Amino acid sequence: MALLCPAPGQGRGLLHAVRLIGFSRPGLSVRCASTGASTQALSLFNEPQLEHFHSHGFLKASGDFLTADERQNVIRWTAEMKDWPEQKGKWMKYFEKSPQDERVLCRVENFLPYHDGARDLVRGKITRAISELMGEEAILYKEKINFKLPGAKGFPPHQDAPAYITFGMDYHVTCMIAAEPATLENGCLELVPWKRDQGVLPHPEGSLPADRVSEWNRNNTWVQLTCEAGDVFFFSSLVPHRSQDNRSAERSRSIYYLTFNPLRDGDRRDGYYTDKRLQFPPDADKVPGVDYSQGAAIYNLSTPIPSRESG
Ligand SMILES: O=C(O)CCC(=O)C(=O)O
Repeated sequence: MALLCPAPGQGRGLLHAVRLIGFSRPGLSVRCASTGASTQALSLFNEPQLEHFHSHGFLKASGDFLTADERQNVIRWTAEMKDWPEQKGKWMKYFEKSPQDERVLCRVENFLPYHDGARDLVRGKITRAISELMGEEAILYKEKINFKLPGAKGFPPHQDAPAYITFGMDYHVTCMIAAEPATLENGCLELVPWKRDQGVLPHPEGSLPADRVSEWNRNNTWVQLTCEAGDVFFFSSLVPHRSQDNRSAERSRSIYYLTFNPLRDGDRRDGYYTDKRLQFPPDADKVPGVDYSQGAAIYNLSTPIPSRESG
């Protein structure tokens, strides 16, 4: 992998990049624009940001983390992918049910093979950022966009780690990119600061225990990630999180969640989607009469998507 370092004075947290990206790693070379020397990496985070991530399990990226063009792109790509038709064997569109029993788009997954622009951003800058936060080379595990249309439901409190156990891995980091403003009214993500060594809590009934959640509610522990389109957050798979229903009559809320594992745990993305398509497929891939509720226990943890066909 080759990275281009900035001209003098432009880099942030360069020493941290040296320490955390891991220059002993084979294959990572960085060519300096001004000197041509291949020695140092461009850091996307400064020291306080890295410390915040490690001590709280999440981080809001600086406002300029995505360029103005990248911000516009993620907004445009989201509208494109929202309109893709359902197709067996391709991208995976999942739906929730409205109170009127209508199918409402909840998420699209596995879109990267079909979208060059999104793939370049995710495989490039986002992978570098996550590698830096992890302190080792990272690789994409899965990607999704959650669309929370007006009136759509929220996500019960949960940690992501129990949904990522297919390959025995215990640590992932997710990059969240808002493609529309996320507000208290339309159901922004809410999380509890949580260090990696605080570990995984039980999920009786598929979500976090009610007594823990009540305690966090009482103590105002939840951090509400209200943000503008194009804003970026990172959080680990151990961080408890939830979101409320979209109570707006006209404003939807769409968010990318790009989840990575350490490369040393393997390139598991294809395996993940093969298994998920089998165990908890989108409607376009479902085999009539098959009960997918067992697969849903892993792949549909704490979502508003029905785990069984109703009626
Ligand atoms: O998008 C949201 O509101 C919550 C997403 C979430 O918690 C999940 O997909 O696991």
